[in-house]
Amino acid sequence: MSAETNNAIVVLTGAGISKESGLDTFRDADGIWAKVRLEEVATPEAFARDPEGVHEFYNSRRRKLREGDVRPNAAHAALARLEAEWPGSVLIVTQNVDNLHERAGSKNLIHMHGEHVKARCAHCGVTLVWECDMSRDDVCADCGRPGGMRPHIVWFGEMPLQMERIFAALETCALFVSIGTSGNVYPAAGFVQHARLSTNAHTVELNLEPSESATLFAESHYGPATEVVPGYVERLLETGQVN
Ligand code: BV8
Ligand code: ZN
Repeated sequence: MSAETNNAIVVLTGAGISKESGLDTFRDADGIWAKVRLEEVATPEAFARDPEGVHEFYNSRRRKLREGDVRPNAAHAALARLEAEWPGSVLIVTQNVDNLHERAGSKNLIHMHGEHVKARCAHCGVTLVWECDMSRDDVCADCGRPGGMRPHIVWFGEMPLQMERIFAALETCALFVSIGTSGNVYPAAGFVQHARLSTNAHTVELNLEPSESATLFAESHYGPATEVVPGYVERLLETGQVN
């Protein structure tokens, strides 16, 4: 693909983009990991050791998404507008397990760490839409066996989803934008380096404050996502230029 026609955009999002919708981040002072240890709720070993405790951790977050007044915000909407109006492909790779991007209208979307509203059967491997509470007593709608349903979530030590498709997009994009992520969790935190080194993409960080990877970005704008993201998308659509 020649340089002048390549205007593909890859956007990585993290918990910061959903903060102003009322969902906690992980590593902020009031974040999830300040209230519970990830080793107790977000690893396969934790699930083997205390399945009901891990189910309750995800049941309470799924309930908040279902019953709380949690809606997509202006940053999610701006990314859906970018996908609709940009004269090239826009792929959102989200670390988030909430459903706010799709509810804002984004279509070209990969949930690399899984989704709250899905379950997976350990017996037959099927992935099912699952909006209510989950427990070890649940029976798989596909294979009919009980005791195998788990959250369709990628825990620490597990392989993130659709990594080949993500790396292929990183290796052919002209612009990589990272939004609302602290750059602590790999392999997502390594995507900016991969995009820079493999295709010399322009790289932009939009965050409340500089992330762990801040120095790796060619451009950065700091502030709340609902202010910074719509403004950035507006400029991108006005100029049509990725850098
Ligand atoms: C894996 C589950 C092995 C869902 C999550 C090097 C290479 C490979 C792996 C590793 C490595 N080094 C270490 C590892 C292991 C590990 C890892 O990275 N550990 C860390 C802690 C050091 N990685 C893994 O285990 C991954 N798997 O590597 O498999 C493998 C690898 C290759 C091949 C084969 C096998 C699996 C990682 C996924 C784990 N699951 N979550 C859930 O419960 O939600 S990770 C968890 O962290 C969430 O998914 C979350 O999305 C993710 C990242 O967090 P952030 O989204 O960045 O959120 P955070 O709170 O940290 O930051 C929020 C940011 O927003 C802040 O910067 C803040 O300033 C900003 N903000 C706040 N408010 C606003 C805002 N910005 C804008 N506006 C606002 N209003
Ligand atoms: Zn099954």
